[in-house]
Amino acid sequence: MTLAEALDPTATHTDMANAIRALSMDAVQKANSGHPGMPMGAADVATVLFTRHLKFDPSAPDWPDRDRFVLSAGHGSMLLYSLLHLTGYAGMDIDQLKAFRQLGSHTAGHPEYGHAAGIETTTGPLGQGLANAVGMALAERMLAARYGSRIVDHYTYVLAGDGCLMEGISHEAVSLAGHLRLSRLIVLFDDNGITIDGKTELSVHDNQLMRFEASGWHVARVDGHDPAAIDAAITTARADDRPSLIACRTVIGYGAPTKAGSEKTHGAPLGEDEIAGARKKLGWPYPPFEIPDEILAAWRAVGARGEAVRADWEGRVAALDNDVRSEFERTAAGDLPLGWEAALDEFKAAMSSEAPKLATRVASQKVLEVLTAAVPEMVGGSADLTGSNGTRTSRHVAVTRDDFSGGYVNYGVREHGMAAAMNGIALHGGLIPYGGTFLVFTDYCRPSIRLSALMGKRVIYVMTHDSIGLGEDGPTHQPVEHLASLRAMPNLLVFRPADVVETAECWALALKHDNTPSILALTRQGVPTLRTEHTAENLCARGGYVLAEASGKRKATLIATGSEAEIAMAARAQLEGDGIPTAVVSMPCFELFAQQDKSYRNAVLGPKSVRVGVEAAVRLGWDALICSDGGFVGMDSFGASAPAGKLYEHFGITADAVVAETKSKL
Ligand SMILES: Cc1ncc(C[n+]2csc(CCOP(=O)(O)OP(=O)(O)O)c2C)c(N)n1
Ligand SMILES: [Mg+2]
Repeated sequence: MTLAEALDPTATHTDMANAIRALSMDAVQKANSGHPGMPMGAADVATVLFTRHLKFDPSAPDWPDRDRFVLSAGHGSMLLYSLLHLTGYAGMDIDQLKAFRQLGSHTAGHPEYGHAAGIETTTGPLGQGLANAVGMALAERMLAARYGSRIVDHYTYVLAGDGCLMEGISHEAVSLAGHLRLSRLIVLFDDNGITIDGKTELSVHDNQLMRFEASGWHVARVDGHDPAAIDAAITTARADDRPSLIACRTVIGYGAPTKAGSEKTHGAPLGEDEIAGARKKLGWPYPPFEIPDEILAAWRAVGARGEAVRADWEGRVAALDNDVRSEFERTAAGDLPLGWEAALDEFKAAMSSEAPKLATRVASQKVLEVLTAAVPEMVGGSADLTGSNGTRTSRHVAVTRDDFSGGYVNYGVREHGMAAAMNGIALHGGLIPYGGTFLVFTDYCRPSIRLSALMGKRVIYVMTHDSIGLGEDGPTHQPVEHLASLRAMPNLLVFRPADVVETAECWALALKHDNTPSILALTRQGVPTLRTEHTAENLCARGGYVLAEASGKRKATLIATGSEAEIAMAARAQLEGDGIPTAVVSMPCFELFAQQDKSYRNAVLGPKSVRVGVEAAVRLGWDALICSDGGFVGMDSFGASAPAGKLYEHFGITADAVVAETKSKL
């Protein structure tokens, strides 16, 4: 303790940081599991950020104009839980810290969005938090452009470790943030030179400062245990018109007498002796989970400060023009505008009567012309495939580093960064993100799709070129196993519409399911309109439905998705001609169909005896619909490079093949 601190009757910076250290090492010890090193090392950085810069109000965790704090190094979850407890978030009482990592507690192993107020995103997969933060910082700029800086004016702070910066996704995120010059993004790098295997020099020699600088960032380096230096660096970063990286040199496990500075503190309890030694070294004589009143009071005072700032802000919102205010509040709540479905219904009716032959990606673009007019908070984008994905409408203006008023983002060739940024936009609130690439490249963004699903955020993935039907680009670009693998993911809706009408319906469903991300798998090649009779009802809402009933007592049911519905319809005509009453079921969404009651499902699927699935993809996952002895016409290998028509013939996905498969089962 310094003399100045000793003379200060109130809690000092060191006391406050040590409270984080003690809670973290004790909670990990009690759980006999967890990561004490990072919170102990980064406690000073976090204390400076929370006490001197972060704008937040624990009594209103969802305050739209709060600063965002993202703990990208999610294994250091006890740092965040300690801060939430100390600053006074409801639901994070001391018992929660004692129940660290236990079933049903708010203190999951890694921070999980929705488990406790104040957790801005789910982190743990390294690099994701950093990349989410880019989306948050982008959303902030876009909303500031729409509503003005009196209403939207906040920073996004990230605490990231060596691991986050080593992950590939960090390149995409850092590059995108630099390109857009997201000046409200400040990354605090817990630069401790240690990862699980040992010193970082075992595996990396990047000059991180030069790397960020090369992407157009402001960079600085500080002693991560010097509060004044950290404070000054953050102040400078806030004033800079570029995103900022502050490399904070820290000692992992700071305070642990024999293990500090070593990977031994990374991911295991310190042990009773080491903890006793740390208490001595830190000057923290208090028992586990006990924070002296004056130290807790100091932290609570920090937490209480935001209330007045928020009240001021609420006054400014209240003073807004009525229409603007209600639009701000509606979009912040994630509610869709009144009447958005009417425009879509009109579109459906027009398409049913015109019955165009259209690729569903083109159909999707037409739907977006209608939807983005009705739902202005939708933010489109593509990972450099705008023309192919049909994600941009005639109304769209792209955001640039100088003007964020547009509604379209050129994410560049950064699928993973795009998906993670879209998670960040959705988490930020106020905007609904959708973005495109080829379906085959869901593999390039799958970790972020998984987090959309785990967090239950409405992110809409427009994934075009959804089968061998894309043709000449060949097997590298032809998804075969992707639908199956995406359908395996919990809380993800995978839509594969068959025509323009289903495309409109699936878009509507993706928007309505506000706790679930959606994939729209769309064709490159043209498909006919099959739904030529207008229904006001959204038939895709039940996942699958009878598109064409058998003319007599049903003997066979063909179940198809997307572009293969046309093939099933042609096969049905042949089978009916041969005296075999056959129904065609369109199954645009397996997940929604699975949610229907059994009687509906059985009625749609018909007798088990003869069901034949038709999808230009692998069979995995289909047996739930067609049963293990059902027929299937699809793919069991990678595709090939040739015109689409030739490929369908070559791989035997034809009406004749469906007829033969059906007859073989009769
Ligand atoms: C994508 C991903 N890969 C691997 C891991 C497992 N993991 C957790 S922490 C860690 C090392 C991280 O090092 P650093 O960020 O420097 O954290 P520190 O050891 O300094 O706390 C690894 C490999 C992970 N959580 N996410
Ligand atoms: Mg490290």
